[in-house]
Amino acid sequence: MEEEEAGVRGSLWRCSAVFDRLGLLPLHAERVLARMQEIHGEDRRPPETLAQEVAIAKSALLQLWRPTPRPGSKESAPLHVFIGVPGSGKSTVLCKWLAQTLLIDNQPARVWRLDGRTTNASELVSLYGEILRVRVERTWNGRDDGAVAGFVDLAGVDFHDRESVDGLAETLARLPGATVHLVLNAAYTVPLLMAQARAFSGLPVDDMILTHLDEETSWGKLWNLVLGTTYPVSRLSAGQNIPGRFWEAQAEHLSGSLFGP
Ligand SMILES: Nc1nc2c(ncn2[C@@H]2O[C@H](COP(=O)(O)OP(=O)(O)OP(=O)(O)O)[C@@H](O)[C@H]2O)c(=O)[nH]1
Ligand SMILES: [Mg+2]
Repeated sequence: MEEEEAGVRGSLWRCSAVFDRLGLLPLHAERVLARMQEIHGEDRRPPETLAQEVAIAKSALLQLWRPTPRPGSKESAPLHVFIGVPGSGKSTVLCKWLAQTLLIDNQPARVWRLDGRTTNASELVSLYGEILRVRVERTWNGRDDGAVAGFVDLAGVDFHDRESVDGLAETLARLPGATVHLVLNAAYTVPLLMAQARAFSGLPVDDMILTHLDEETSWGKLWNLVLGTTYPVSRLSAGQNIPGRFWEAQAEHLSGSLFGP
C-alpha cells in the first residue's frame, strides 16, 4: 500500500533517471512527472516497462511544449525585433532569417539597425544588407508598408544592468506591434539562461530563439527554458554561416534521444 502511494506521488517512475540525463532541473522534472501521472491516471502505479514510461513521457513533453503562434495575415507582416545579451547571436539570426525571406521565400523585407541608449556598433547586418541588396536603415520612422516583413537589429544589453534593460524597454515602446524575440546562447549554463530569461521578463517578449546549437551537445537541458518560462521556443540556430542552419523549433528537436526511433 505504501509502495502504491509512493508510485502515485511519482517516486516509482523510473523516468526520473532519463530526465536527469536530459539535464532537467529537479523542479521541472517534477512537473513532467506530474503531467505523466495525469496522463496515465492519478491513482495508477507507473506502467510495467520503461518503454511504456518513455511513451508517456513523450506525450507529457509534447503537451507541455508551447507552440509558437502562427504569423499574422499577409496585410500585416511581422516586424521582428531581436533582443538579448551582447554576443548572443541576434544579428546572425537576423541575417539568417533575412536571407531565408529574400532568397528562399522570395519575399521583400525592410531592415533597421537602430541605436538605443548605446550605439549599435555591429556592422554584421549592414554588411549582409549590402550582400543581399537591402537597404539597412539607421533611424526609425515607422513602417509605412505593414505588408512587408521588417527586421530590427539592436545592440545587446547587459542583463545585470537595470538601466540598460530599462533603456531597451524604451526602445521597444517605439516599435509597437513588433514581435520580440529573446535570443539566447544555448551553450550557456541553464542557471545563466534562466537568469537572462528572468531579467528580460519585464519586456514584451513573444518568444525565444536559441543559438550556438553547434557548440552544445546537450539540447535536452533547453527543456528547462520551456518549462521554466512562459515563452515558446520559436526557432533554433546552429553556426555562424548565413543562411546556414536556422529552423522552426519543435519539441522533438530538444529531446532527440527520447523521441528517437
Ligand atoms: N558557433 C556559433 N557562433 C555563432 C552563432 N551565432 C552567432 N555566432 C557568432 O557569435 C558572435 C556574436 O554573434 P552576433 O550575431 O554578432 O551576436 P549579437 O547578439 O548580435 O551581438 P551584439 O550585437 O554585440 O549584441 C559572432 O562571432 C557570430 O559569428 C552560432 O549559432 N554558432
Ligand atoms: Mg548584433
